[in-house]
Amino acid sequence: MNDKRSQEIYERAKKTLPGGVNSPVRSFRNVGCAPRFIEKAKGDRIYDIDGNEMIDYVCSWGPGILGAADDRVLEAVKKACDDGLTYGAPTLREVEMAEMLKDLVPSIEVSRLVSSGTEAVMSAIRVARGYTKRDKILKFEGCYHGHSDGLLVKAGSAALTTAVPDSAGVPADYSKHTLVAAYNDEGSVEALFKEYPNDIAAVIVEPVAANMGVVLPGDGFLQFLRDITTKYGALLIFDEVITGFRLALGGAQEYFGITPDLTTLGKIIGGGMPVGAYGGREDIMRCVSPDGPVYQAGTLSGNPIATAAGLATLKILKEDKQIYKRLESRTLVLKDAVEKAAAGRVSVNQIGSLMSIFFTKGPVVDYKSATSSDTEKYAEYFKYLLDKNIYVAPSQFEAMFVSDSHTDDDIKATCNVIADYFRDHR
Ligand code: KE4
Repeated sequence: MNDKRSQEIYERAKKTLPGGVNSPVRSFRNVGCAPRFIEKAKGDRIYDIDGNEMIDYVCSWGPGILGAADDRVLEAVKKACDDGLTYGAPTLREVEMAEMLKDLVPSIEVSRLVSSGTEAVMSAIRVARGYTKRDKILKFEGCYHGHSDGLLVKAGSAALTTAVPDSAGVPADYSKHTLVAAYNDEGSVEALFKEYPNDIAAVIVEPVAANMGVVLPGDGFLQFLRDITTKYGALLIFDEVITGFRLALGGAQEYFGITPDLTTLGKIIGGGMPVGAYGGREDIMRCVSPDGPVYQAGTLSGNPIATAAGLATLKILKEDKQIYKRLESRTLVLKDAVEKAAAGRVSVNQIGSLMSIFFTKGPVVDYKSATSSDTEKYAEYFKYLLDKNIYVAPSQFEAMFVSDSHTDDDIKATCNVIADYFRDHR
């Protein structure tokens, strides 16, 4: 395998971009090797600038549910381009998008498009605060909701203290309204609501965590969150930036049968273009400007090209009644192969077409158990696969994504490489 050009471009990139990248995880810092600079992607294949053709399980961190550069999506995008790239004015396609979101995710009665998951979450939190007139937000350790200041936090020293910043540049004041509980730990949530019974505007949760690696909600956990937020007058926000249209057409809320008050979306709804969305109960969303006092805006929100890509993607997902079954069955082949080859040396969490292989005995049910994984071992596994042209997440704490373009042969080839890894690395 040759990555000479990638190495050269990486050295050049570091001169003018932080870490040579536009998003940290792409730097491969977590796995201790130079990143591959990508030239193109098609279906389940991704091609770097040295001509290496790899089977792609990053899928752009989720958007690529159909596979990269789906011809039907490309056609919609190319057609939209002929009418102009942006107008800064309302378009019919944005109305169709909002109606599509409501049709597929009934809890999203009213929604607004933005340009990233971060923007969607930041806006949903502002709406929750504006609607409830409360300041505190409860999040979970290990869940990632984008990089808005109030969410770049980690648990404070004592359980009931407020959070502390988890990034330079975030003033302590910005994190004092953020409370941090432990995922799947109902007691930690109850304790915070008892401590702040009238101050919590919302609980925000990844209904399936995918940013500490994939961690599933324990039986009844999401229902517990639905009940306790209702009891205390707080809103429940499902951050479905990853799970939305990934776990089911109606997302995790359809999969688990739990209705949040607000939902944030991203990734798949843009079909690969920059789109995020937040929405939910009409009475809450009517607080958003210009209907109400909660301000939020965006020059490229609802961009005509991005909505063309998003709508085309959602229409395909809506029309193909078998896609989610296909996605899960392919992912289960991978899961079974890994569990067989690793024989108890790893813990595999999988749901739908999301999966993570934790280099720890497991079970992995929260941040503590996820971070007990051997990240050195993961890096060794990552590099072994990369060398065999299998492109997985360059971090133990991310997910594997399977797309509708992953062929049975490519899944089988991947299983063989993974089996070889565990055979050759005791
Ligand atoms: P973006 O601002 O990156 O579009 O979305 C932020 C976000 C919000 N909520 C959830 C549940 C998310 O997973 C994300 C972003 N996901 C990461 C992957 N773990 C994006 C990859 C990256 O940061 O480069």
